[in-house]
Amino acid sequence: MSEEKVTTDIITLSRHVLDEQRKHKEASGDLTLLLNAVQLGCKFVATNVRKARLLNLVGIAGGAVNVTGDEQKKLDVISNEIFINALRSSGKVAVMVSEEDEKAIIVEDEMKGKYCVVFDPLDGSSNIDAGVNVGTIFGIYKIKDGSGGTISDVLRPGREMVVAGYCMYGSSANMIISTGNGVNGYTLDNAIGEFILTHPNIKIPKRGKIYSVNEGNAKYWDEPCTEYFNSLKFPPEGKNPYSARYIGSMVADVHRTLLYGGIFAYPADKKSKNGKLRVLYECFPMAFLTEQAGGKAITGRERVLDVTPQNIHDRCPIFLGSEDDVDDIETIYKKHS
Ligand code: AHM
Ligand code: MG
Repeated sequence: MSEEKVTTDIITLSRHVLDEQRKHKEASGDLTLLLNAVQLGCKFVATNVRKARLLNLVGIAGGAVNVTGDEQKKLDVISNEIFINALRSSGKVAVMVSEEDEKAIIVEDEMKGKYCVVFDPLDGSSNIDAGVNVGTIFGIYKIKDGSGGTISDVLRPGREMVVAGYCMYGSSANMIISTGNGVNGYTLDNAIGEFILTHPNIKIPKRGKIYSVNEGNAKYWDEPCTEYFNSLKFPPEGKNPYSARYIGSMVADVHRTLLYGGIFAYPADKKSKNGKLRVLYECFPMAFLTEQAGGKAITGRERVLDVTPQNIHDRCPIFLGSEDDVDDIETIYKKHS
């Protein structure tokens, strides 16, 4: 009788992070516990994204408007609350910054921990009604030595983050995380409710064949940007043009870029002087992951992870992806400076 081989040594996200911590630093388990709270939030959001239409969760929540002026959908509100509650109750967090809250949330002393979490609980939510992939993006800092946890603990360059990641809610929920030693991907096994290691050590190809940008803004681009994207579409004789792919949901566009290579961009333009994407909880985590996967992320003129935000909801332009592709746009910006 043939016996089906069953894997009995499953590598879950918690186990993997704990193993990594043991290898590289002293492992107090604090980060693992904090990431458990993040995982809980992601599992809850994954379930609700899937049920959204069924439960009629999609819709405007009491006319609420978020800090950047977008209409807040019910699912955004719910996802935000889930994360705030899970993170606060972990006892490991001192400061939280969410896209949905104008002010940073300082955790009360009794529950205060050593970490700061910056997050966008449901990025790309304008796509939900069309069933397009959405995601949660997050970054984690450790509070500075001697700090009790203030806003200055998060107004720091992205290179000081200790963890960055996102969870993409699609046909399955995929968690992509870096604790500073490469990038790993985990897929949620709904039956056992655990994220299982499915994409170890993700490396972005050195050069890609895809560009991803909202071409509808081309009219407002600066010269380097126009020159660069034209060079991809009208390459010299003998070279193939790049393919265009733009979902309009950062998590999905970055996910594809990490796996297939190429470039994802949200540049500055004449209408949006700093682009659209938020430094702390959109650009930093994605730049961190891209670099950890062997790629690059720049604003055009500097490394994204070297930006120091002045305010928690600051924006910055971003070009991220395969090293060679990002080098090309960087060269064009240098030529024009
Ligand atoms: P959101 O935080 O309001 O959901 O907006 C962020 C989203 C990103 O996911 C995506 O990359 C970008 O907005 C798309 O913007 P645009 O529609 O201008 O191309
Ligand atoms: Mg967002």
